[in-house]
Amino acid sequence: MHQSSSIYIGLGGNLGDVRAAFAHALAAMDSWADSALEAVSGVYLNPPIGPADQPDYLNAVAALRTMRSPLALLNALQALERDAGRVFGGRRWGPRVLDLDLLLYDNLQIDEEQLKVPHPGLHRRAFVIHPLAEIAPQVVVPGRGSVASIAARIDASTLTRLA
Ligand code: A4P
Ligand code: MG
Repeated sequence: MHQSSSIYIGLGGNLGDVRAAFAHALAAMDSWADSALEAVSGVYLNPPIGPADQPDYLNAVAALRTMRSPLALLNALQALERDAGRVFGGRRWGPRVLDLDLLLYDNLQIDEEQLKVPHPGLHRRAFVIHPLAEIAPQVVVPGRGSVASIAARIDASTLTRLA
């Protein structure tokens, strides 16, 4: 795609048929005329970060090429979360059908309330960095080095990669 950007999206969920929600959201992104799905990691089962009295999560990471601006992309991801039946206004870090986080947008750094890129949890969370390392080990996280070098410092023992 002409002058497209390389972006990475974190997928998460722990209610209902999460794998179906992932598949539906990925198919929708791939269907956008100005975007193309490039790669998807495996799906990882892992315990919740935050309140522990909620089901385990499934997490994955996808690579997309897109012509969309960061904010247009964020709005589109939030629309996909709503399509998946996510109810907003629940507690922070509470259970959800589908959470879509914009992890990286080229080498941009954005620090606004509405949108922070790189995603602030990217370099600390095993369920983000290990799936990302599966599809983009050589990509550089602005200010933090390569994905592979970050992943090497984060314990992966809480993650189970599903078939
Ligand atoms: N926002 C800012 N930057 C971004 C970005 N890069 N991508 C804003 C997406 N959104 C971004 O998000 C709240 C607001 O963040 C949005 O309105 C957007 O403008 P949200 O998804 O509505 O709320 P949230 O997800 O409950 O809060 P938050 O702080 O985004 O939580 P996280 O970081 O998404 O964590 N445990 C496991 N094992 N796996 C998980 O996936 N996820 C969470 C949620 C908690 N524990 C988890 C997992
Ligand atoms: Mg979120």
